[in-house]
Amino acid sequence: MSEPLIVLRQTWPEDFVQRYRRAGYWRGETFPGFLRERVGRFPERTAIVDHEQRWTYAQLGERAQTIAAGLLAMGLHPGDRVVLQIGNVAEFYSVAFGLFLAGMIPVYALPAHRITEISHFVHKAQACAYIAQQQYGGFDYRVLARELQAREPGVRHVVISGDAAEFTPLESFTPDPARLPATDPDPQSVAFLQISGGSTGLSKLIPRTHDDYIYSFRASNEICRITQDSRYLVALPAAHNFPMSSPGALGTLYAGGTVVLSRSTAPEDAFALIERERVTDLGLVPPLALLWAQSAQQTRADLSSLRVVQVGGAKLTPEAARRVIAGFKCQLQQVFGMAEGLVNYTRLDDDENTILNTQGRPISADDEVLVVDDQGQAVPIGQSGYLLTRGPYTIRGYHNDDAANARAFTEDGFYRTGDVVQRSANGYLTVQGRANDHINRAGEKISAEEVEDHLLAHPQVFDAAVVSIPDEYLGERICAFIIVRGEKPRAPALKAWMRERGLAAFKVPDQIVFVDAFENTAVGKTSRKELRARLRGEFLGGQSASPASPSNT
Ligand code: AMP
Ligand code: DBH
Repeated sequence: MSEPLIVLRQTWPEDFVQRYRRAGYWRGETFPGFLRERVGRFPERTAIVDHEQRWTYAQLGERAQTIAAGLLAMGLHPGDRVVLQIGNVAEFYSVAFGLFLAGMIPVYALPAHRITEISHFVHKAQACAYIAQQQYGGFDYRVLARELQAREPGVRHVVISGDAAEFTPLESFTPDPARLPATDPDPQSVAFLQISGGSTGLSKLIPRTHDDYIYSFRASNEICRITQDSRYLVALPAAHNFPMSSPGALGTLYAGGTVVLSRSTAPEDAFALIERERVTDLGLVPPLALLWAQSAQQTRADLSSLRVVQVGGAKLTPEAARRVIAGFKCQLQQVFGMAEGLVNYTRLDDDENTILNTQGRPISADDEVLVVDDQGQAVPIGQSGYLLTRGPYTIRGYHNDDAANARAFTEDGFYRTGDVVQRSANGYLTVQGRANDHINRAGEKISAEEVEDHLLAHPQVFDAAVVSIPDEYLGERICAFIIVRGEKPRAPALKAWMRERGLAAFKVPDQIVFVDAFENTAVGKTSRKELRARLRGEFLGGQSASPASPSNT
């Protein structure tokens, strides 16, 4: 007896569905159809370059089919959710497409996530399988897999690429075309669950459909002029929404181009790849863009193939933008996007002023953008307000999270992005900051509340308030103000304890400041948000905003 097929859907109202179809945004394309079509059209072209490994489109297609057949043979079913945690290697794409071909739903974890985050994803998605590598970046994911199965008995299947130990080796799968589903999934069904940076508490799961996501990178390709001659470098984590779809690896594969993978973010490693593979396009977060731009001025590597350097994920200041252009001597494109949907780009033919000073304008004429005040009233052009949006590739709700949905979406379906922006008369957005307490550390979004919750679990922490502090290199760094209970712990020991709890390292505070009390909190009159704002203000008033001083870390 096979279990009933679960089909997850997004909740666009029918009139919007009709509108987005009529406008030609949603064309009924699916990921399996996309792969089959590209394999048919470009069998011998290079799809993926990973170190010395080069896969043609035909090879990518075969590998994905083998993985799909292997997963079905193991007893997984179409509709099953599968947490996928693979770094910047070719198998990331064969496994993702393999899952699509088998009708399963990947949940994209980042390599930096640890047991705390992975268990949360399994729980929220009710995933029954976990696919990872033996090791990546010096971490052994089999150890994580063991802990995961001990904690989450629902994870019945673990597949490991490389030396799998007691788990199923990814490399053991054999092709069996007869096993593959006879029909493609419904284009309006959910293709995968992406994860949000999480502004309150743990990350939320973002359900993206075949139709909406394929539209987002097909349209991005046009804006970014991606063609079959494009060679796109993935240096940020492949599972992140930016290098996946803006236009990213998927846009590049959609166009018949070549995806080049870098496991390292060190400029010398990446530059060698750019030279060898004649990379044309790449996407970076601001700290890396600045570091690479500086190295680009001294390198002997030939970077002349570069056409466009995209920067996004966190705010690029006009001065930093100038440095990026000067360093790379190629076109800069600012990208302001979110895994929930809306993506803005500066256009390649925009004037310099626009490219330096704005984060671009939306992809689609049907991206509705509202900039509102505290009362929800639209603010005049040029004034700061909260950014709300809905459109043909912006979700209407998170997966399995009513509480978050009540906060994050308006009654008429606008997503409250949490970003404070200014909009110009011609629709370009300039990001001013965040409305809520999420920290944007080099493009990684971290919830202050989540970090506080972990700190509060420590026996010597009586209370904790986590804030963002401006940082020259990271953009923002994490600072934790702590009131101790009993003996004062040492800051390095406290940080190590957080890592040992199984939390992604990027969430561990960069700086810890011990304080005697938080005024007012005892009476409960101050909200956490006000408390964080005050602590941050006091801290910045008393010290410079340069990187962490050793006295209080
Ligand atoms: P997430 O929802 O986790 O995908 O993170 C998306 C968030 O990253 C946005 O809501 C912004 O806060 C931030 N972000 C992305 N790109 C930019 C950018 N170019 N400038 C400023 N903030 C950005
Ligand atoms: O930060 C992001 O989430 C992001 C940035 C640029 C994104 O999701 C995107 C482009 O698609």
